[in-house]
Amino acid sequence: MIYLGLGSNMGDREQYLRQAVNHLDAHSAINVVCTSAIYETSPLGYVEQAAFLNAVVGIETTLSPYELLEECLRIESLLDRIRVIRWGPRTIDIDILLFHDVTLANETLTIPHPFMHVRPFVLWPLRDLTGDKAIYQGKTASELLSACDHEEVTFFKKFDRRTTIENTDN
Ligand code: GSY
Repeated sequence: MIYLGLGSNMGDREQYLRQAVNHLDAHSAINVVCTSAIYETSPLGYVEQAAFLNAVVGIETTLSPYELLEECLRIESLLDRIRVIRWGPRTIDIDILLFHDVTLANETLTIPHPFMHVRPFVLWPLRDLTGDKAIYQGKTASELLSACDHEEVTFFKKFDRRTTIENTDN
């Protein structure tokens, strides 16, 4: 399975998460298999910003990791993502967390995601989908979470994917 992390802390955060998933699923080479619950999380890094909604989706794809990255970036820009402040507020962030058992690291892409194992806002939703499975260096999401610094993560709601993609001319 391939896991993508989603985050939003601007505008209608829930709607951005839903639209990102629907855009992914609309791609002929991507199949969204499962979605975690949505969690509300306090910002990590640049803390003077609004709370995030975070979720994780499990997908299958025939795209390569680099093609998938391109598609994630394309969807981010479709959904008004502009990079103003590094680590700052964003309408949507789509990160490749795990791509089967692929490991790679270069200037373009690092898989597994280099910070996923220390980010509660990633590990909480990832645990929904991976349960007791070892996901990173032989550890489960729960084991990784117990080694993380405390961060506020609260259940927001189940993922509801019913809303359709808005017309974006793409
Ligand atoms: O990709 C990370 C974006 N981001 C987040 C996030 O998604 N959630 C929380 N809680 N804090 C964050 N800080 C950054 S940067």
